[in-house]
Amino acid sequence: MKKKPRIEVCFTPNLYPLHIEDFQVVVVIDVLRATSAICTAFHYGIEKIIPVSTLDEAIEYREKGYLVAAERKGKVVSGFDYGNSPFTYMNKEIKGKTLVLTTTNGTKAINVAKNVDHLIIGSLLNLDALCNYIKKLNKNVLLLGSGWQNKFCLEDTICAGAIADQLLSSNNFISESDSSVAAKYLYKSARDNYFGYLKASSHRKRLKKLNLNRDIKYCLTPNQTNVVPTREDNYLILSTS
Ligand code: 3SL
Repeated sequence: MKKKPRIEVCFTPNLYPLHIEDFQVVVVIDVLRATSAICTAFHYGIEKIIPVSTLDEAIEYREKGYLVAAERKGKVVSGFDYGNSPFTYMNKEIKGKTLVLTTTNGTKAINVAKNVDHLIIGSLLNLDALCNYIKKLNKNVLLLGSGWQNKFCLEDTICAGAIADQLLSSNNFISESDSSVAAKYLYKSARDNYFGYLKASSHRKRLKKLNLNRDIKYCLTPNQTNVVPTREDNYLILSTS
């Protein structure tokens, strides 16, 4: 009998080389806020997003006339069109456009996974649509948390746990890793009140200091959209299936 595909959780981008062997699909997760902002931008009609890791790359694109968003440590980098707040992308002006995006951790995690066959953007906002999409792929899936400067982040792990829980409940996947078990346990303790559960988390505190509680609440609200962004060449687009 054919073995079922595996799910594993990778807590931070610097652990990625230890996990990636044998995974054909990587889901990059940055709940606060990069992958939530990306899902929101696609929901509101952006056509393509080019994720770049450095400000220098972002500046090069800006000089070529691209629409560019840049965030560092939660703030919009001065001189750029947009930052990383999902609310910024809830506007008609972005429809049909290409956006270049650089963020402190999220776009770096996307680029860490540059060699994988199939890269998908995950968040709580697109949780069910993402899980349905992954179920159809029937391949080994690594859930990669973006973390904070290569350190563990609670919110990304909880989202990974929510995805793992949903996929494992379908009985079409298996998991052999303690990281998936831990992520599932954290998700199960948090799921009734993500906002309250994350009260002591470093990122919630960081964004709260910047008066971004509204962003946090939105990013922690599951299933606001059915979009499933995936990577093609060096950019993200909406998946067609
Ligand atoms: O780390 C990132 O990529 C960002 O999402 C961080 S923040 O939410 O904008 O602070």
